[in-house]
Amino acid sequence: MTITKKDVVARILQGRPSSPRPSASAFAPANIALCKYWGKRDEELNLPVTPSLSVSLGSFGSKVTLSLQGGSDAAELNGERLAEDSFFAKRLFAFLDLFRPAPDTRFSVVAHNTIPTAAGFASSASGFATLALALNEIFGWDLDRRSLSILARLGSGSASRSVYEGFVEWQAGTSPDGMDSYAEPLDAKWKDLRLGLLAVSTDHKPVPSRAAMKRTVETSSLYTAWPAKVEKDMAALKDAIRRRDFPLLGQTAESNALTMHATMMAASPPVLYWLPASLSAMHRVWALRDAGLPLYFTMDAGPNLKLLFEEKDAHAVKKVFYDVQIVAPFA
Ligand code: 2P0
Repeated sequence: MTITKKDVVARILQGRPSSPRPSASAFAPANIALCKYWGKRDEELNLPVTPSLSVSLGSFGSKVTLSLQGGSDAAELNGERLAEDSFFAKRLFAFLDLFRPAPDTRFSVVAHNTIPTAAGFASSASGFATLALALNEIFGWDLDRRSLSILARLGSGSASRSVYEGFVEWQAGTSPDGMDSYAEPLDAKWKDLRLGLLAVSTDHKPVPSRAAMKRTVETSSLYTAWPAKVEKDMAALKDAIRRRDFPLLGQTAESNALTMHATMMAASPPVLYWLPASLSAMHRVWALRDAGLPLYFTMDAGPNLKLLFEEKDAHAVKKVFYDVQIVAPFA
């Protein structure tokens, strides 16, 4: 029998008293994966084939205020009302459907992204994580982070990692109900680590990441190599973090991202998010690295690059990539 999102919510909230307040607010950071989540073993519950490892972006993320109201659901993002039939509103209200204590419970959602949406970096990860946190507040469930990570995952896989700051590992788990697939923070801080958000294009993606992931799993002959690559990269990244070995961290993250993109290029029809400007930025990174600058990049399901470097090299990076937005995840 298939296990549904509602089954998981019922299991997590079992025996929890609900004492609703009129409204509640929360914040969750966005996150960038150094070892990517790419491919699901269960599409209903967003259960991944492999584990993944990310770093949260500090104060860059999503703030949300949730209120209970009569009438109908309403949502606002960055000061603009979302049309009820928009893709985003439908996904949001479907997530809220999982938690309505009575069929006529309606929500007002006022959300702000503190990460520049216009630069193409806003993600569903911080959005669904902050919703899970705000729901916990508004209903007074007093859930632990592990349960909140599971609830956030039901909205979007990568959201499971956004309920924590710093380095975060999301366990793939093996259980069909996904109760063993949650994120946990790594006990490590890397004060000098910097991420540089490099906007290449803010246009809409040609293929949503969810569809690209599914197509890759179903049709890419290279996908069979992905789990072993992740296993190796997870170990290398943890080792790099433990030893503060920046070149190992950078090399591993860059190679992991390129391998993920290779798996999707081999899908049918192919998925290629890179634009000429993405490629030109990659070559600039490689040229700088050849010239001795410890600079690396990672990329997600889009054309933008996220640069990886250390604080001491921020000036040199900014000289070449003058419009880069620098994030200090541990500062
Ligand atoms: C990641 N991405 O690990 C990977 C790398 C994109 C590339 O997680 O279907 O929006 O909601 O579970 O989390 C984007 O996928 O997908 C993603 P769903 P999600 O950050």
